[in-house]
Amino acid sequence: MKRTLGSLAVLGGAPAFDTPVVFGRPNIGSRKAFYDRLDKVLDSRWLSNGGVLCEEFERRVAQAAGTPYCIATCNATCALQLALRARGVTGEVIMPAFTFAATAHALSWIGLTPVLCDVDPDDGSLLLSEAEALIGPDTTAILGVHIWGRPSRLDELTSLAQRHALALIFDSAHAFGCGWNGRRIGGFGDAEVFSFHATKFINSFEGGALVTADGELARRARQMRNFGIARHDDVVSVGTNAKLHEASAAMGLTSLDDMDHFVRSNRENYRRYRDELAGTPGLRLLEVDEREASNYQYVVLDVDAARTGLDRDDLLAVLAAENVFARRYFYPGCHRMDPYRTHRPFPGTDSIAARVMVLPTGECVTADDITAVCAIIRLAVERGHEVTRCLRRAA
Ligand code: T4K
Repeated sequence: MKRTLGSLAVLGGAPAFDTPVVFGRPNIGSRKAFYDRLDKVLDSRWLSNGGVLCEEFERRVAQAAGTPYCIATCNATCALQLALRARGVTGEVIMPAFTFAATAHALSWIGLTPVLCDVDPDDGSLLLSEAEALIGPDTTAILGVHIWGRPSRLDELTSLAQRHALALIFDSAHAFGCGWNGRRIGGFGDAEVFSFHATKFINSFEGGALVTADGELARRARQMRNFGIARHDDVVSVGTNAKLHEASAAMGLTSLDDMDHFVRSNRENYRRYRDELAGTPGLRLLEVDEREASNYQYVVLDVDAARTGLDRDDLLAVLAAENVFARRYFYPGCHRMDPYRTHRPFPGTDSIAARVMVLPTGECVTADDITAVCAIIRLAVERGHEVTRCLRRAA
């Protein structure tokens, strides 16, 4: 366990880990179950286009999300586009600036205009008063984001959308398995979209899903997912190819088999980080409301540089030197990305994007890893001013 300043790798000590401790290492369920499923796929010679495993995956995702309809896709970005098109969204769409680029790209790629809205600097949720002020004559929808799986302000967003007769879609890429007020994320707004990318706690290598209670929206999205084909040779709408193939569905199902285990291990990791870092001045772990369902997939650390003397980026560098790779999701905010740059001020997004980092978790990260990572964080932060001075001198 590191206890002295000189032991920090960034200041010349030996790295704490030989093998990198990384955010985003995929959970892998039972290899046997996966290979058995793959064998069946190969034996059947049915590899894509609504295969039996894709259909089973859709049933199980819908069941877990508590929604009647699920359309599995090749990724969440395409699922967002299907949801928007199937709902008939046009013109401008209000979305938070503090999110992954995919939220904005999903809109722009299909000719919609993302209108970026600032967020609460404490938790990254959309600022509702600003969202309302941004509604203009061309606004047809709000695209909410349950950032890090934390439910957005669902009551307020729902009533805002209703008051202005706007569509409401949720980018729930991070929120599969999460809940709000005892209800599963998935059943809010017109449609919600999950990601099953490799870095998510349930993965299908790449993959996503649109879930909805709206049967007509589901029917249209399902058709658009497969080139707008209604029946053989009968193309009835502009479509795309957003299908989930059977190998991905096999992985997704195998992940779902172990969902409880993944949630448990994420929860244990979250609690260990929370307990190890509790009381360290200038650090705040974003709390998960444990009365609600959560996947505990993102363990988010907020670094108050004014109190620690060490800013978030220097702490990331300290960790990287130890072979610990945390991520500054979702820096710098869409408003600072070239395609979406705007001159309006985004003080909330700038503040949170400069302070937070997402810590390594998942089944590859052990309790001992977390104890060692937290010892490094505590040491670096408690001697923050000295670490910063040394880093500046060395630069
Ligand atoms: N909306 C939101 C709010 C999102 O966050 C995302 C995606 C989407 C929509 C769109 O969902 P998809 O269309 O992807 O289904 C990663 C993921 O690619 C992306 O899915 C995810 N969000 C985003 C937050 O993270 P990068 O560019 O940061 O990934 P990368 O390659 O830097 O990997 C992240 C970490 O995971 C690294 O530490 C390495 C590790 N890793 C990654 C992969 C792929 C592994 O250890 N093994 C792996 O196989 O985007």
